[in-house]
Amino acid sequence: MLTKVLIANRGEIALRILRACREMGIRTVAVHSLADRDLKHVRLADESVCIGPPPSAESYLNIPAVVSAAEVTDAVAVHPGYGFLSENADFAERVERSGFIFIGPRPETIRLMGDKLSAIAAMRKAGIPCVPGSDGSIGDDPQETIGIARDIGYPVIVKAAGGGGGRGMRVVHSEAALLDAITLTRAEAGAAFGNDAVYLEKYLDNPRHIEFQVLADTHGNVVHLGERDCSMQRRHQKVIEEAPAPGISAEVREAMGARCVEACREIDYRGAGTFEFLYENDRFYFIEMNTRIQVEHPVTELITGIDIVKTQLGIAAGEELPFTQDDIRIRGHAVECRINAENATTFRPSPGTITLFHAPGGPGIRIDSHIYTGYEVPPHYDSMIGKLVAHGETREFAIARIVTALEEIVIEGIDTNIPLHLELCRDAAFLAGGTGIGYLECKLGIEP
Ligand code: MV4
Repeated sequence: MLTKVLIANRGEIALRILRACREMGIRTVAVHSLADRDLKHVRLADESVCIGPPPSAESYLNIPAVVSAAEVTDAVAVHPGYGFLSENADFAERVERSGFIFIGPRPETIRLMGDKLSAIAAMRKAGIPCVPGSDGSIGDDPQETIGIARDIGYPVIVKAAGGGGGRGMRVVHSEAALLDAITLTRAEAGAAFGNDAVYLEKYLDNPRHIEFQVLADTHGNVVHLGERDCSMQRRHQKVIEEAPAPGISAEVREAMGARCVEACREIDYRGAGTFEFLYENDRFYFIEMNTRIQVEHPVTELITGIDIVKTQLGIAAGEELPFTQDDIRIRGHAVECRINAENATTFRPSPGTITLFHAPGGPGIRIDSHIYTGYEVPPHYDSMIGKLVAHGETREFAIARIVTALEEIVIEGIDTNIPLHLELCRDAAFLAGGTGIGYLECKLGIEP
């Protein structure tokens, strides 16, 4: 097993990784910015290293600072968490070239998936259904481009190969608007990602966002852990996630899961990964693959009983997966509410001191959070301060549990989005299940 892991992240996921390490008897190194001296996992870690000033660019995104911290503490492996450097192929490469284990896929895989065009090409080749589109990047012949868009049929969406997660996209409703949209998206992409390649896809109007979780070891064993529905989102920030996805049958789950497993074998995938799909009219369309642990992994852990972070650590140590696909059973339903330090109606960030925190509890309730009474939420980072997760035998029971916990939780001193969660968990369309990615913004009256 690994002996010492450096946790290259902050907040709830750093604490989640620390807990997995401790359970497995692995020593931990926390790295933190000057604003994060009082993080819970920094206090619990065996060692901690301050890696720079509060801005992420000078601390959590500072590759030499993170690698130096691994060197001075004699860590054997680096867990990147999510966000920050987690999908930075150059970072993974630097970590491995410095003699450490990167807890994630090989750098080439991260690079392949980071370019959305190479990701789609690889997945199409591996038998994963993709959105009808330009099948590669758009060249500079306007007539050819117009022809491609006509073949796809309007509306189309222009996407930057270097984008992803909602960055670098533009919807086009008519031929008259096509070439200007491409020029604009190309210019923005060149400036933002250093890659001005763009492609076209058929624009799906209000699909659901359904993603499959996979785990692959270094011995050729690959499993899927079913799917999650992450359609409840605002401005590309997920708000509520659940597993399994409402209305997906066991047969469809096994068929899609098997295709994801097969694709992992094809590209020799390693570690935890997520296949992101748009889902419309009973069909799945691949859009992106995430090569990291995801915020919403707990809903999958609750319905499968598998600890995804501990499995990541085992895979990184070269162990074989301790289960086969046949061992994996989906039990009940899980729902996760992301708790943000923000106003529930204006969405304005609300950093400051938490003057009182009381955690809810009871059967089927899990809280992944680093907050405590007296903790000061810094203004420099993402506003998510934790996740409330509920498991129940059915979707209705899981929602009843999360509502009970949302009513029980006490967070004073800052604004949170708990009132929004309570409203959503009592919303008729949410209770019915299967709302699309446009539902929340429509309900809130936001222009798309
Ligand atoms: C789309 C789409 C509709 N049609 N592609 C946004 C994030 C990135 N992962 C892909 N995204 C989208 N791609 C086609 N062809 C709509 C979105 C989209 C979206 C997707 C998933 C979750 C939330 C979303 C919110 C707005 C738009």
